[in-house]
This record gives sequence, structure tokens and C-alpha cells, in this order.
Amino acid sequence: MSEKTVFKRIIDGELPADIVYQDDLCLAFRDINPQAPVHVLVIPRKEIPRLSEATDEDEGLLGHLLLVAARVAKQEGLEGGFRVVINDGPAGGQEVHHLHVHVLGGRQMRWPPG
Ligand code: DGP
Repeated sequence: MSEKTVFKRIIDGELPADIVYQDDLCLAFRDINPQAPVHVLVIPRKEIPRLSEATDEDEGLLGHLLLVAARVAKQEGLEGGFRVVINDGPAGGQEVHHLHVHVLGGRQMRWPPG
């Protein structure tokens, strides 16, 4: 059996996290290595390794994650805007193999991203 990811361990309460929102479907907590004054990760409780492995069955869940991302941004006072990022796979720079949505804000975002 493959090892639990750190995010699964947070879901299971085995690792501490600064949780800012949670419901039946997802959890949002502060990134341990923030890239902006506000950097929150929104993750599904369901173990989906990466966006490209989500299926039609996950359509509602994916929409929910985005709505929660916007809700968290509002809660964090990001009225001026924010950035949402999903890294997928090695070329996308994904390090933790549990789908997560980055919510970044509190500074001016630039384009292109690195
Ligand atoms: P990605 O590169 O998209 O897979 O982003 C993974 C993010 O997860 C990265 O910004 C750092 C964050 N992270 C890794 N381990 C932990 C942890 O144990 N706790 C928290 N809060 N964040 C973590």
C-alpha cells in the first residue's frame, strides 16, 4: 500500500494545520511555505492525486473547491483580487500528490508565473 500523503495525514488529524475553513467535502489551511501574504490550500477530502486524474464523477466537487477558494479569499480580505493555481504533475511543479488549489493574495500578482 502506498504511503499517505501529508495532506491525507492533515485530513486524518495526524498532522497539525492552520485550518481556515472546512466542510464535508473539503478543507482549507495555510500553506507551510507561503508565497504571498495570504497562501491557503483548498483540498478535497477525497483522495484525487492530481487534476488530470479527476473524473466526470468529480465535476461537482471541483466546482465546490473553486467556490470555497473564492469564499476563503473573501474571508481573508482579498477584495482587490487573488490568484488560484492548480499544479498538475512533474512539469506543472506538483509536489504533493493530493489535488489542491492554491489561493494566493495580499500582494500584486505578476504574469507569467515561474
Ligand atoms: P504543489 O507544489 O502544488 O504540490 O504545492 C504543495 C504545497 O504544499 C507547497 O506550497 C507547500 C505545501 N505543503 C507541503 N507540506 C505541507 C504541510 O505539511 N503542511 C502545510 N500546511 N503545507 C504543506
